[in-house]
Amino acid sequence: MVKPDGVQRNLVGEVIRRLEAKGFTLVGLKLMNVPRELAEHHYDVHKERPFFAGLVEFITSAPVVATVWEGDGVVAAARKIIGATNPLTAELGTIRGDYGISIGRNLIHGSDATETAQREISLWFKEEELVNWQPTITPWLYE
Ligand code: D4T
Repeated sequence: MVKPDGVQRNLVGEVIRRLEAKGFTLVGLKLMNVPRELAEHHYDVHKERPFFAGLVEFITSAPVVATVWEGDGVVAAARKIIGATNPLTAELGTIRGDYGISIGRNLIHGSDATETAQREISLWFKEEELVNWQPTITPWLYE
């Protein structure tokens, strides 16, 4: 998900470009305002943390772009492409490392495991919003 800061900073295309260029397949995409209930649900593992209220406030403050990606090893690879949670310590070459400064403005969210991804996809997308398609370049990406 491109968070509100990523959308406001015109980085939607850049985020999608990096994941596309790696070879992953986009199967879901939408620009949306996040209902408070969805934000609270999405971040409920953090509900006891001091930053929870601010995080929910931030995520609901302006539009986000939610995406779903497919491909071998996509969860771990996307986490690497995204970079560490704190943009100041994230490696250069990662999205957060290249474009961010503050942990509370770290531009993008990525699921941290396949099970989390399944949970988050069903939270953010209806079944019919996901597109099952086969890119013609697949044989040039996988042997
Ligand atoms: P997400 O979940 O957004 O991809 O981020 P991470 O997986 O890298 O980081 P996280 O779950 O630990 O934190 C979720 C979210 O909360 C914000 N945050 C985090 C914050 O504002 N202050 C903080 O001190 C921490 C730890 C940033 C990401």
